[in-house]
Amino acid sequence: MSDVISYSTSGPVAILRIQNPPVNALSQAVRQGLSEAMDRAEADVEIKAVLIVGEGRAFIAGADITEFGKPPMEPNLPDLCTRIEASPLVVIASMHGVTLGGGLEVALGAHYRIAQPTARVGLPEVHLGLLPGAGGTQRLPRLTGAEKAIEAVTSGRQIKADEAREMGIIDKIEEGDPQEVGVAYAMDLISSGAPRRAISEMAAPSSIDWDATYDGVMKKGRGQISGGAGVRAVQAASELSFADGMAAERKLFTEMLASDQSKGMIHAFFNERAVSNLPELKGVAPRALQSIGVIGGGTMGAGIATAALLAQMEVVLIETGEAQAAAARGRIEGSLSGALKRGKISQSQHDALVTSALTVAVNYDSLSTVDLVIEAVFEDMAVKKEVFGKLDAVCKPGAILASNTSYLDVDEIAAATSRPADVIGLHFFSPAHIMKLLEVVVADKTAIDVVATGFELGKRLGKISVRAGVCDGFIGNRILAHYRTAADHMVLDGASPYQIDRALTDFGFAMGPFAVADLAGLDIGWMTRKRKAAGRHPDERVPTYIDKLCEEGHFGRKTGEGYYLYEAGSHASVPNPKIPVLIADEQAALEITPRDFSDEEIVTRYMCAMVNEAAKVVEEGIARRPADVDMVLLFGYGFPRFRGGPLKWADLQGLDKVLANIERFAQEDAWFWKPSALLEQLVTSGRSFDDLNRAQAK
Ligand code: 3H9
Repeated sequence: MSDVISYSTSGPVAILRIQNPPVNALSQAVRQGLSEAMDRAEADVEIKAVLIVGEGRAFIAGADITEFGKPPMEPNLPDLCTRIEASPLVVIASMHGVTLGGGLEVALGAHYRIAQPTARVGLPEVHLGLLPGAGGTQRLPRLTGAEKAIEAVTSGRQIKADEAREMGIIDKIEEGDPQEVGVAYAMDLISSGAPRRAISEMAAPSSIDWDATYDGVMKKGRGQISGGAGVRAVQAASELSFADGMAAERKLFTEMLASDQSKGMIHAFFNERAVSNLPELKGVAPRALQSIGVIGGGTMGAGIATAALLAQMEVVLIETGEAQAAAARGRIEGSLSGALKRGKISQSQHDALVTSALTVAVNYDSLSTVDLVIEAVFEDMAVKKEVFGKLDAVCKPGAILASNTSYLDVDEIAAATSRPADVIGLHFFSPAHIMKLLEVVVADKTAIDVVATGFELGKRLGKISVRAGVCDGFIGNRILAHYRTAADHMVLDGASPYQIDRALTDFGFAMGPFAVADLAGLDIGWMTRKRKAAGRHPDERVPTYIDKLCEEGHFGRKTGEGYYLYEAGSHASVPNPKIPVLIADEQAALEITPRDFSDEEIVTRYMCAMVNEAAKVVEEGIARRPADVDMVLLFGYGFPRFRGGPLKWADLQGLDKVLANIERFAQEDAWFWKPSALLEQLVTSGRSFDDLNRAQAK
């Protein structure tokens, strides 16, 4: 029979066991195998019940996402669920691990559901820009009511077994081997004469205020459309017959599958996993990684220490004096208390981390036994070199010396030691125990097993780790500097920072660039402008209006005044009335006549600047693949996930269109808008960034 479905019997119970590692996705072979196995069970007069069970770590993780975008193959999943439900035999699903998306839809097609206490179920299609498309939006609300079904469909969250039982999704929870408890349950059902129980025949869910619910979900989605489609599908379950509801769900699913948003989110799903699979690391064993040192206990250092402690590593943090050490400990303990409150760690784990896993010291000698040290001190090359010289002197042979610099030359830092092969950049994003991105910056002489250890650390800390080469700002900050400048140019030419922020949050960014600048601290940009002043190209346009605010000591949110004014103790902000005056003064000095910008033009210029610089980052080998850049922007810079990343966005726009815009802008400012050679080559050869991703994956 099928390779992926094994068929066996236990008395009157037919057992359909799904064996499609790693997560039993519902590929065509699985769908066909299940359908044929149902036929076989029904053809056997001895069989009274069918048990569906999964092998390995999940019952079923959903439809096979790799099949999306390819021509559909029979049997389709909605028909399979209907076929299972229509069986004259009693059908039981025994769930363990995760049961997600189409997996839950198969289970809802069954007549009874039993699960392990540790099982989790959910409809995560929204995270792929989709909605459940095999009856999930029609069957689930018949069990739970419309509101709970909508919450499940629009949040996509994994629901624990207990809660799922309370919601009516699971009938019974029993610990044991899923097949054994499933067979026992089936025998009970047979002997008690339990009837087939088709959810499609149950009453439709009662009506709710659909439009208000839809509006709420759309607002929360910040431009993502699939949540709203999920609401409309559940509405169809309430208002139409089951068959018509299924047709309505199908139509919405097909629309979402064809949308750019689902293409963006599916790109994100695969590439957040692929980004740390470096071919050159295959078979390379990472070095030991049990204890780490952190130099500097400011926000960044304390965040890195917290992340490492939460990953069960021992941490030695070095500060310059007793007062600083106490403050650093306070910061870390504060974050660990937060983790305790959020249920991430237990009280006893918290206490053990604070008392025995963390050492805060003022003497570098405490670092003599650690496996890896991360320096997180002030961004100044002289300071960094001094720190690395000291580390070189005290750290054991083979210890890895890492810098958390966000733009400095890691080759130069490495040269300050006698062991450049052991030096690497590990660029975290603040707050480091929360933000998912880690740039692993590989310097000229970094040894391959040091790179492997950088990725291993990222994995242990639960990060999305991306390989970056050495340049000013690596992948993320280099691109950020460029699109931020594009925003500043628009300000000089007449767009207000507030219009730009709004246009970009409407596009889907978590925050606009000027609100971000206030949050990060305006002093950072000010320092960068001073640092880069000497090496500037004569054609470079550098707005300086905001420096005047910095000169007065206003650095954004932390001082209460920046592009916006912030009320103490509140998140509310209002535009700072000084800003338009400063801008007008600079426009007058530069003899610029301000003009109007449409939101569309703002988004186009901002995105084209981002794409052009991102393409250069790939072209120069700073990023390995276009998708690596996309993941950096997604996980470190608030880029909307439903757009997949800047280079996926560019592919979806059409690279010829993007290049034409860049060339048009270059007529005004040839230096800033110089097109990327890679982008030009792709347009000439009719290829996309995704073609490059695929070529690299081979
Ligand atoms: C759906 O069901 C639509 C239907 O409503 C309607 C259809 C008509 N397909 O994450 P991991 C791969 S939409 C194909 O590292 P974990 C994954 O790429 C689907 N492949 O493990 C990875 O491959 P590789 C709704 C899949 O233990 C490997 O499996 N379902 C799928 O950390 C291991 O994955 C979802 O959205 C898939 N469905 O987490 C669930 N799932 O090793 C998506 C995984 O080559 N999946 N792979 O990198 C997940 O959330 C997690 O993978 C899961 C396991 C929690 C299951």
